[in-house]
Amino acid sequence: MSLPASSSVAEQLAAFERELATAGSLRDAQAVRDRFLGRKNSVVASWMQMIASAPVDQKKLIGRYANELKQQIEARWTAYAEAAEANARPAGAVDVTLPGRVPRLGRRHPLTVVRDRMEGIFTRMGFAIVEGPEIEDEWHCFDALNMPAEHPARDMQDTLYLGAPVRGESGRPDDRRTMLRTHTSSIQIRYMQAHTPPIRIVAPGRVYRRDDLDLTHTPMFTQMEGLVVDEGISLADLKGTLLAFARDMFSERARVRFRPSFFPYTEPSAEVDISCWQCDGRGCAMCKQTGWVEIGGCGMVHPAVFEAVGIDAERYTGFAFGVGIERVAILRHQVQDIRLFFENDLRFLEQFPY
Ligand code: 2U9
Repeated sequence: MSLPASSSVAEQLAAFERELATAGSLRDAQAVRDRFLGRKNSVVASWMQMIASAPVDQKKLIGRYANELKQQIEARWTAYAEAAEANARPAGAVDVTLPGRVPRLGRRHPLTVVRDRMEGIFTRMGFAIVEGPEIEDEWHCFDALNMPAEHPARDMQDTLYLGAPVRGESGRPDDRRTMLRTHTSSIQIRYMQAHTPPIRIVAPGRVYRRDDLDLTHTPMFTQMEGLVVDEGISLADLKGTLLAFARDMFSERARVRFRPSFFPYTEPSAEVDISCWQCDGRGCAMCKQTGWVEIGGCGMVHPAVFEAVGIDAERYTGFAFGVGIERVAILRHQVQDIRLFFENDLRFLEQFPY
C-alpha cells in the first residue's frame, strides 16, 4: 500500500485552512477542527486507525505520516484559536466575565473625626468656623497678643522661624520675620481686624513648635481656639460654653472647673478641667486618681489685645479658650502616644470605627 499523492501533509493542511476560512463563527471553526482532529472518524483518527490494519512494512511510514499530519493541524489550530480570542477582545478591554474587585474603602483620620465633631458642637452653638495662614508674621502671632519682643515664647528655641522678612501692612518692607504659627490665635487677630463685634468664632488648624518628639509632644499639632466678643460677655458665658461643649463631647454628666493660670492674651486666665467621665470623678487611671482631666485653657480677652486690633475695650468684653485636638482624641480613645496620629500606620488607623 502506498500513500495517495493527494494526501500529502501540505495538501491536508491546505484543505484544513480552506475550511477554517469559510467558518463563520468560532463554533463552525470548532466543527472543522473536530472533522480533522476529533477522536473518532476524523481525518487524523482514520490515519491512526489505518496503522493497526496496515501490513508490517507499511506501519512505520503510515505512522510517521499520521503523526506529522496531527502535529501540523494541531499547531495551525492553536494559532487560529489564539488569534480568534485576541480579535474577540480588543487589547486593554475589560473582561466582564471576571469576578468584580471589591474596592478598599478609605476612612477619615481619627483627628479629622474629632475636629469635625468639635466643629459640629460649636456650630450648633452659633459659632462660625474660621481658618487662616499657617505661615504668619510676628505681629499677628505675638505682638497683637500682648507678647512683646522680649517674651520667651518668641525665642528661636520655641518658634520655627522661616527667615525672610515680610512687608508691613503699609506695603513697605519691614523687619518682621515670617514663622510657622505657634497657635491659631493669629486667626482671631485677623478676624477682629476685619470684623466688628458681635464675634463668635472657632479657629481650628495646625500649629508648629520647636518641640522634641515624645509621648505627649510633636512639633506639629492641631488646636481649636474659640473667641466671643460682644457687650456684656462675662466669665459665666465662658464657663457655660465650655460646659455645653464638655457635655456634648465627653459625657452628659460632665462638670467643668477652672484653675487660675496665666496667659499674656487673657486676664483672668484659667486651665480648664472636666470631671473624669470614666469614673464620674471618683478617681481612676485616666484621671490619675484626681477625678479631673485637663483639656485646655481659657480666659477673658486682655484689653491690650482689643487695643491692638482697634476694638473699644471700654464697650466690649470677650472670652477665649484653646483646646488641643490631639488631646481630646487621646482622651476619647485612650491613646498612649501622640506620635501615632502622625505616623499613619494602618494598623493604628484601622482601629477607629468610623
Ligand atoms: C485671642 C485672645 C485670646 C486662646 C487661649 C488658651 C488659653 C490655652 C492651649 C490649650 C492646649 C493651647 O493647644 S494647647 O496647647 N490654649 O490654654 N488658649 S486662652 O486665647 C486667645 C486667643 C485669641 C485674640
